[in-house]
Amino acid sequence: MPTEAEWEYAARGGLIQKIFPWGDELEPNGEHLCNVWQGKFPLENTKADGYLSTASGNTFKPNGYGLYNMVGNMWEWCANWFSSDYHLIDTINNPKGSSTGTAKSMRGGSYLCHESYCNRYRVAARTSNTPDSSTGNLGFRCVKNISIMD
Ligand SMILES: [Cu+2]
Repeated sequence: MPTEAEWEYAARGGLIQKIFPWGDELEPNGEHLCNVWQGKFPLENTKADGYLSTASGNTFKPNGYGLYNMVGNMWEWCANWFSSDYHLIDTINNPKGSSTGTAKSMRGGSYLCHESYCNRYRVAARTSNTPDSSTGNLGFRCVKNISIMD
């Protein structure tokens, strides 16, 4: 699994200082680009994006790195232990945070996210949960290191 820094780098898709993997507007020109809650949370999901719960992995447009569903759909586990100051206690180059902890970091938000409730379907948003947690809106993304020969 990626570290939080790796996850966020991937989620941003090459964009700088943007709220979402595609820019700053949630639904540019009315187009749905991620799977989040529409309607009145938590009473009614209008499914305007086409989904009440999870969408398949390649739903919506990929970001600038060709990655799908970086925000919304499923929260994604990250490799590091959660701490509010992980970026301060380690190097600024891919900080790994604490070597121990009680909760692992999660990023990206899910189909249950709504602006009125958590607004965590943003590339910068963070949360955590204990490693034994299991919910329908929580998953993971596998990553691997590659060597770039030049
Ligand atoms: Cu949420």
